[in-house]
Amino acid sequence: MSARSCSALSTCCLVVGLGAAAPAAAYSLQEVAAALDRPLFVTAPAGDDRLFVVGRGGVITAIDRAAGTQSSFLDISARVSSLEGERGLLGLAFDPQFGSNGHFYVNYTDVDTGHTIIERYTATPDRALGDPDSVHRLMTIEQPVQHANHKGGWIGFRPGEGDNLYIATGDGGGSGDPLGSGQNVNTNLGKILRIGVRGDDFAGDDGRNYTIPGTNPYAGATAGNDEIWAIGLRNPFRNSFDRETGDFWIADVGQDAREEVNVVLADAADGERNFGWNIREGTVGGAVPNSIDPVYEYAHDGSGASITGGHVYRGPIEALQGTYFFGDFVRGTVGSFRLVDGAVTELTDWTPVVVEAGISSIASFGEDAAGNLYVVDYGGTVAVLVPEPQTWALLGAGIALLGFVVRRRRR
Ligand SMILES: [Ca+2]
Ligand SMILES: [Ca+2]
Ligand SMILES: [Ca+2]
Repeated sequence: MSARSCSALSTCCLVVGLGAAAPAAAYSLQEVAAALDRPLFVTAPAGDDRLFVVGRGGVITAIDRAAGTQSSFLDISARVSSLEGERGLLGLAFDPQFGSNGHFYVNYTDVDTGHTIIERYTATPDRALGDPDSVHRLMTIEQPVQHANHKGGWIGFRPGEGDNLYIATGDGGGSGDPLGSGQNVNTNLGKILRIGVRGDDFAGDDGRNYTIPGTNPYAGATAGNDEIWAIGLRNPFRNSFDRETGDFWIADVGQDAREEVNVVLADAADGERNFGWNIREGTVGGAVPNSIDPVYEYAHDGSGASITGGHVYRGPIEALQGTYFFGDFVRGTVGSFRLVDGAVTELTDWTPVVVEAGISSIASFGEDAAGNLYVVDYGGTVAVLVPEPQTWALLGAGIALLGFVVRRRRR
């Protein structure tokens, strides 16, 4: 996966951003699974205790932490190209109605063509297994055969929006966007796409089996591909929706200048959105119309860098609520911040926590149904963020103290 960046591995554990403070040694990463084949993502359907790990080779592994079991949920490795560049099984999203319809969606590069494939599969009635024969292809996104990098790969549903699947694509690969994908509204590369997963607006086309949301900016007669939701992305490697607010967090891997984190708030108006590539990299470069600049970016500072976007924490640890976590695949760093009125605050370096856990190749983050935050090491480990036992004791003491204060005030 090193092709995501163009520079040599940084040998130091530099702070991810400027002036970051280290968290108190109050948290650790607890191993959930190890020796997996090139894990790239984890997720889970609502109301399900299991964690699903996307393996680049084409296997989705189900982990039941409570039961202590780990098993293959779906194996489509025969369909997946995963040996070159950044190709592979890259994305997984469970249908918002998974519990009732058993549907889930994958994003992978095809073993024969290298094209990006978006497919739906259905789980068995007890939801224990995904059925490889239930395959239903939604769309194919043509990729250039000469480039094996910048395939994006994340897919997801915005909480509360219903049936629209968002799909992140890279510019198709190569250095500097040689295909001119980013700003071209007539290609689905270098974009965030949005399609409806119920129904088929293309009855005469067996290769397109989805609907076009009417509020997509180029839908219908407007020039540009109807599937596009936003343009100007290089390689959006790991995006997420804040499960509480619906805000959309998009991390885009830079070329030589900047790694960036972008946010589109849930209540943002419909319309054209341009993340700038390949005219702008972060806030560097020329102007584009309908520009969205990152809320946070960092420079390469002479060493390699490749951002791995994460999540806004909404799990059981109260102190971390609303904190956005992200990493860097090349540097092996993890950082966090809060976004308050559009401004980055509480920038924090978590690198000592990942180093302590032996994690160095941060390919992704992920959440389970309860909102626990996971870190995915491309080397094979998945770990969950937990408070150190003494922190629980401190929290307990704090709560006890708070109770004492409240009682005193009531007197
Ligand atoms: Ca069709
Ligand atoms: Ca159109
Ligand atoms: Ca950008």
